[in-house]
Amino acid sequence: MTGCEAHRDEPTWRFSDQVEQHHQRIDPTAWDDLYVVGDIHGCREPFERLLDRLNIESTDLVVCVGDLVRKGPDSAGVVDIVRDNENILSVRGNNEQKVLDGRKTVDGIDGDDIDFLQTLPLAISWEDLLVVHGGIDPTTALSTQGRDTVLTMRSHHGNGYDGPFWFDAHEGPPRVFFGHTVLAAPIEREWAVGVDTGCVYGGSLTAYDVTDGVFVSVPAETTHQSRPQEKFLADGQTGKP
Ligand SMILES: [Mn+2]
Repeated sequence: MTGCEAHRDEPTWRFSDQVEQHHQRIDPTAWDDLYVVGDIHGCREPFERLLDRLNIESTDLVVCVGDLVRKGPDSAGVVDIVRDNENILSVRGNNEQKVLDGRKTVDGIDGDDIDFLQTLPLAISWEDLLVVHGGIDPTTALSTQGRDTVLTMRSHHGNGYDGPFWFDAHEGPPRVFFGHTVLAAPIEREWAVGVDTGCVYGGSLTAYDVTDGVFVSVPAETTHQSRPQEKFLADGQTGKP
C-alpha cells in the first residue's frame, strides 16, 4: 500500500513550524475514492455502519477530522479501527489533545493507544485541500497559526458558538474540511466543508465524498450525551444563508 507514504508536492500555503512538523501530505492519485468523516467520539457502531454504507474497500481512503475519543461508549474500539486500517487516517482533535496532555482519561484507552494518538498529525492535506479538527484563523496568515488554533478554532471572536464563524470568513486556498463545531446539517462552502453533525449527541455521523462532492450521513440511533437542539448550529445562524 503506497497511499500512506508522504507525498510532498508542496502546497502554496504553509503553517507555522509547530503545525508543519505534524502535517501529513497524501497522494490522492494512490486511492480510488476519498472520504472525510466527522467527529466520532467513541461511537464505534455508527462509524462501522457509515463505512459499510460507503462500501469502503482497501483502495479507498478515509480521513477522519479527529475527536475519535471521549463522550461515546467505545473510544478504544474506534481507535482500533483507525490504527488497524492503513486506508483510515485521522487528524488529532482537541479531545485527543486533552488525553495526551493528561487533562482527561478515557475508559479503555491505555498506554499503547496513547502512543498511537500521539502519532496523529494536526493536519492532513493533498492538493489545495486541507483536513484539520477545528479550523483556521481567517484573520491572520496560516504561517502564524499554531497547534491550538487548528485544534479549537470556531469563532475568531471569542471562539464560542455565537459567531462570527471562521468558516464564513475564510477565503482559500486551501479549502478546509473540519469538525469540532456541532452542526444541525453539514455545511458546504466554497472554501470550507463542515462534517460534525453531532453523532454522540444523537445527531448523525457524516462523511463528505470528495470524489463526488456529496455528503453521506447515517443516523446515530443512540444518544450518548444530551445536547439541546439549539446547540446544533443551523446554517441560518452562521451569518451566511
Ligand atoms: Mn468534537
